[in-house]
Amino acid sequence: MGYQIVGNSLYSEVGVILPTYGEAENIGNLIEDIEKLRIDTSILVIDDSSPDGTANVVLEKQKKYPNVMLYSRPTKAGLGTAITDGFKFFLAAEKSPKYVLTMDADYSHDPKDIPKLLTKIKDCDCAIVVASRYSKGGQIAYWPMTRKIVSKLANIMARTALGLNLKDCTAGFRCYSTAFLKETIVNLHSHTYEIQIETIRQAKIRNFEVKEVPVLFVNRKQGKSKLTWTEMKSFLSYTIKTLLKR
Ligand SMILES: Nc1nc2c(ncn2[C@@H]2O[C@H](COP(=O)(O)OP(=O)(O)O)[C@@H](O)[C@H]2O)c(=O)[nH]1
Ligand SMILES: [Mg+2]
Repeated sequence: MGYQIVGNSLYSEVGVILPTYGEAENIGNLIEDIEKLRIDTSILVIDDSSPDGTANVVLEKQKKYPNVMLYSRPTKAGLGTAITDGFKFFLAAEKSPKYVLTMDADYSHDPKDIPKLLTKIKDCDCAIVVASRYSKGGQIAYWPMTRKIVSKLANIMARTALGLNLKDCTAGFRCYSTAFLKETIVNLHSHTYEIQIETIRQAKIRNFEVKEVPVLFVNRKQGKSKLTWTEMKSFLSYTIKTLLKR
């Protein structure tokens, strides 16, 4: 069985993609917090039939907020394809949003930072604005040391592979210009977390600019990380291939 979309794509200036797998404890409050910002958004939750009933929480919120949509996929198919399916959804809309935001649904990314990303992308007219943990003023809270080391190493590798002086190449909290996504979507093939590198690589190839704004990243309080060896191997393989191509 293929995917199913519940809800209508109404035009909004900003499309928000929230990939979820097992986020029933987080997604309801996150939707509420995004709505409270009173920004012109369409919220697209891409859920891979989470066994904890994440989709039901989204369907409940949809009764209250008509700008919430649920994109249900039959099996866990990876963060990378969730994000690109979200891009494709917004690009296929009758009138696409001007900007597309991606963020984790576990409260590591603070919805209150959304206006900061939007202000930056409007000011700089660039392809991607990354909510950066490693820029001056950025921070990480409550991550265990092992996870900090993995993230630092992944960033050093990614930065070298990309040949860019970005501080945070792996963060998933971002704002994209739709004009950039339109040009690059056919070149996005990532299955998992390497999507974060592939998008920046495509921006570089096409001479689009990528900027950063510092944020505080907080480890999730509810639910578990989905980063496993499978994701790490996929990330490593993509990064090494990119390095070898340089
Ligand atoms: N739809 C979908 N979402 C995913 C998948 N893997 C991770 N996610 C979501 O992507 C976001 C980041 O994952 P998370 O487990 O927080 O990774 P971490 O922050 O690197 O530990 C969360 O909102 C997850 O629920 C997946 O295979 N499919
Ligand atoms: Mg997380």
